[in-house]
Formats: sequence, C-alpha cells, structure tokens
Amino acid sequence: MASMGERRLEGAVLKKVMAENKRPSMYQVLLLNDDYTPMDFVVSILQQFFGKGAEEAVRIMLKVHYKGQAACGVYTREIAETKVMQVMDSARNNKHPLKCVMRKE
Ligand code: TYC
Repeated sequence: MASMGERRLEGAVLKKVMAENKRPSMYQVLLLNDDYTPMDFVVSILQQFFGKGAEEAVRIMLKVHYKGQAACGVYTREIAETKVMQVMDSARNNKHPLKCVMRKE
C-alpha cells in the first residue's frame, strides 16, 4: 500500500513532468500588402524588428507585394504581440497604412 507521503510525492512529480512536457503555442507574425507603404520602409521594418538581412528582407517584402501577405517570423504569444505593436507603432508614426497581424499556427 502506498502511504499518504508516497502518494503526495507521486502527485508532485507527475505535476512537474506534465508542466515540463507542455510546449507553448506558436504564432506567425504576418505583414499585409497595401498600395501606399514604400517598399524600402517595409524592408527596413523587416531588418529592424525581425532581424532579417538585406536580401531576405527584400525577398519577404516582395512576397507580400505580389501575394498579399507573408510570414516574417514565428514566436510565442507575448513576443509575437510585441512585434505586431512595434510594427504598427512605427507605421503609424511614419503615417504609413502598413498592417501587421499574428495568427496561431
Ligand atoms: N505594395 C507596396 C508598394 O507597391 C509595397 C508594400 C510591400 C506594402 C509590403 C506593404 O507589407 C507591404 N509600394
């Protein structure tokens, strides 16, 4: 028979293992196309906030331009929310209509 202490310990160990096995949901951050935001502004956003090099930034910007949207990165919820806010703040401050959204993977 398991003692009260043994069952408490078993419960605590199980709880810890379950917490460790949980992986956070991931979110794609997407840029959306519009007709007015300058291409070089979008490229600089991708470099500044998403750590892209010049070539990769141009590639992603052109994908948005021709296909309507493209993913700039995949992050946990709080990081993705911060990226969206940084992009939207910068777009607003520079009077561009650029939109940035997040989508759960
Ligand atoms: N379509 C814009 C233009 O022709 C460029 C652009 C690219 C705008 C990507 C937004 O997320 C965007 N100037």
